[in-house]
Amino acid sequence: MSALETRARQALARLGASTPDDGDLAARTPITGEVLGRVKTSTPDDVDAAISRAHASFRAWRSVPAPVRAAVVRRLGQLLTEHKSDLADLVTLEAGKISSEALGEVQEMIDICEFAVGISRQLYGKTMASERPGHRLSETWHPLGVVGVISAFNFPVAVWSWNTALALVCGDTVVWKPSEATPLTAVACDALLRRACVDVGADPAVHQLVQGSAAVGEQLVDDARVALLSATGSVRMGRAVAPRVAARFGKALLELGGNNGAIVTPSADLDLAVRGIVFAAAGTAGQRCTSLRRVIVHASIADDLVGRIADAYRQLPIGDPFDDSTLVGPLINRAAFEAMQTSLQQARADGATVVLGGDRVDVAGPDSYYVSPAIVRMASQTSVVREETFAPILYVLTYTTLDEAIELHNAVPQGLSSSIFTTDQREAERFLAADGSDCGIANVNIGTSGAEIGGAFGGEKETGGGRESGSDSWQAYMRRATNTINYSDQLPLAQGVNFG
Ligand code: UN1
Repeated sequence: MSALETRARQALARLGASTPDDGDLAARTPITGEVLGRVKTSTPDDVDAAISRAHASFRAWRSVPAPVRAAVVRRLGQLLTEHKSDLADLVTLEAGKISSEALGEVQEMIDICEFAVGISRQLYGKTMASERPGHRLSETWHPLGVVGVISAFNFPVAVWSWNTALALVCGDTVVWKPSEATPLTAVACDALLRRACVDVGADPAVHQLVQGSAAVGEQLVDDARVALLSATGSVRMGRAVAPRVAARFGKALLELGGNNGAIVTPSADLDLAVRGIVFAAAGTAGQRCTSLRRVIVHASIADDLVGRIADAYRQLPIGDPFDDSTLVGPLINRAAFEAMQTSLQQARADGATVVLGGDRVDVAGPDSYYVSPAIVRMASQTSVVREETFAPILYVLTYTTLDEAIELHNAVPQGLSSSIFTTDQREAERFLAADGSDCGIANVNIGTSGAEIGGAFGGEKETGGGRESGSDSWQAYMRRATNTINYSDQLPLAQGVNFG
């Protein structure tokens, strides 16, 4: 057994699960390409049974008071704190992200658990003034039902926890279909949540794990018992999912692709901008939804900025994500590497100058795909720049007026995250105004990635419009009932209508 396989087995054992090894779905590590375990794909009957269990469990769970439901999530947060490094190890093993980022991802889970526990006592409905005497008008938020969660490989555990922590305090139950690239982290999370349920005396059936490829997800998409389908992934996936959920009048919460840009103005603090840009563009090997893909820099400082980013890129340690000095780990698989090469070829055909990077780096042999992050100067925003390539390619475009920069920035189909580096308050406010960035996330003097859980997370246009994690995102997991209560002995009709 290889060292990485042993590491996965030991982490899983400490997390209260065993490594499945008799299934048809190979769990591979992008670190070396080795197989860590073999998970069984859920059959259509398995998925149906999982939805049935979640649906049955919902009927009782919805009536448990929200602050009592929160006990499960509080316990989950404690278990995650206790097992932080084991789960982070599994994230590094399956997703390839460096240890510090993997620990950060587990911290993001702990944060959302704390947030959700607080929210459990704040599921506020409004009280409105009724136009009728002796009447009261208010709204009540109720649990929705079964929430189907389809998550991606790049945040294999945090995005599940954003959805699950809120769904559970909101009185919903969950059926989770993780990425087929990260089945073991899912087994671990399922085991921890099961333990949390047992520890606080809640029904473990509130959470169901199903494994497999798109077909398994499609069953969640089409099943009318799944009240909300929360899906994170590509625009292509969202385009397939959204109309099918809509056709059965289900609710969808979509977190799809990003094509995140940063504007760098002449007044920017360039040292800070470079640090922000390098983390956002090269961090996680460019495999975050929020990764920085486009820099739009004022022509007067473009050469200086590109030179500084290139200097920083030359010093980026690429290699084993478990090595504390590494900053750039592997791409998830060969397909990701090939997509990166195709995009770079297309950019070259469009007249791009590849300043540096884009090459394969041999770290651990032929079955793993490490690359040097690329900086690519473009004369214009051609179609390859307008697409999301899930790899570390940073396109650099120049501008002369801020209007032009904002126009370029918004001229992509996606609308997740954005930022401006400036010390000019007018420029910053303009970027945040109604005619500024059109994204769900707009930042000043930080990069596009690494959002905290306290804010709502999500984006516009082809990003899908969903909002998850903080602020009032919990409302997506509940249904609103408007209540009119007549406490008088009269029956006045609204709008002054007379009826007999
Ligand atoms: C994702 O890439 O799907 O803002 C989520 C960030 C993280 C979450 C990313 N907190 O980069």
